[in-house]
Amino acid sequence: MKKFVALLLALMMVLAMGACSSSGTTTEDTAANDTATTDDAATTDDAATTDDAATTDDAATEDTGDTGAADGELIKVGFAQVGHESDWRTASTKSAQDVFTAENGYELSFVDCDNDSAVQLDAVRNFIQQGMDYIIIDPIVATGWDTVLTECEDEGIPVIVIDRTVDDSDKYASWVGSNFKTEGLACGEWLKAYAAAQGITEINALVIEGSTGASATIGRTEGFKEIADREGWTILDSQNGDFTEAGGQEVMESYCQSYKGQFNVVICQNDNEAYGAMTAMDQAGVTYGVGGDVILVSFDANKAALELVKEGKLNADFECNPMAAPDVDAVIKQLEAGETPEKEIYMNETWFVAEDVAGATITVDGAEQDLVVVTQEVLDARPY
Ligand code: GYE
Repeated sequence: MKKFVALLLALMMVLAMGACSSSGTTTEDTAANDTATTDDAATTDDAATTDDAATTDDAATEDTGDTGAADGELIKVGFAQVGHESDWRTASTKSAQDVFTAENGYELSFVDCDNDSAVQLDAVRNFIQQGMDYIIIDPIVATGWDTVLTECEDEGIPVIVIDRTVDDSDKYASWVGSNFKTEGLACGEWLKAYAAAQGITEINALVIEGSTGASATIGRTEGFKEIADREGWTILDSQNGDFTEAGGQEVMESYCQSYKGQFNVVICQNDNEAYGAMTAMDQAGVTYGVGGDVILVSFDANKAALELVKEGKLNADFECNPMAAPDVDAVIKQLEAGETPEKEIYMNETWFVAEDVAGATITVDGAEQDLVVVTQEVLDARPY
């Protein structure tokens, strides 16, 4: 493959020189452009990349002295991923690994930070030292970022934040992710409609939160609490289940003991926690889902969890879309072209339910949004 690329490179150089001598203008640009398109030629990529290559040498890569794609090399991307705590995370990692391939013109350095913020800061600093062209961060926690993002900026390395937000710095080119507060609000609005339709007048909820300090946890907690406060519901407890199955099970086991017979709603902030909570409730003899004693709700909407929605074991699942990498690819292409990407890019998400009980839509923050009953067709169409 390398030989093939080298050959192509040589060929393109010769063609570029020909082009220069015939046109007699923009010699440098033409040479750079043609060299840069070598990557694209090897990628079978579409016409869009040709434009990108055309301005490759003018922006992002200049400061590092490493001209990345302009050299006909792959674009070096470092990705400091949160860890491997959940199925959602696995899908997020796969999305990046599928997009940032040599075929697509990238060289990906991937670091699994195992939910350790210190490891994540080190990973970013190592990426700076290694002269990455771009750094992608999925921030484990929302704060503590300004210093290291300033270091990236000083080195001229654009940072793209994905999924969780950075809340104490704006020194990044773009963020691609979900509105977690909207997810929490949607959960609350659906529960209100569902309870009303079922004649349930009192809500006593237990929340199993995601990991502490993560913007996903903060947003989902705030959104649901806003509706609970508005409706006068009781949140009996809200504890950290670390976004893991083991964490969800552990928290639910203790809830089953402490709040025996007192709760009728369990909100798990991701699917894996919901799996753990189911195990704990099974062991405690608590029934849940359609026709059960407890309304069980989750976030993420991985395919395996949607199977459980279809079976009626989960009453509702609020999607968080992990497929950010194609959008990040588009952002990088814009930056390569010297354009300014959108500062915030939101993923599309769907609210999934087990029964057609709460109506076809809910109104979330003034916007009418669909409720999708999970059928086999819905499952078959799911990408993750
Ligand atoms: O919900 C959970 C994962 O940050 C949105 O992290 C993400 C969350 C997701 O571990 O499953």
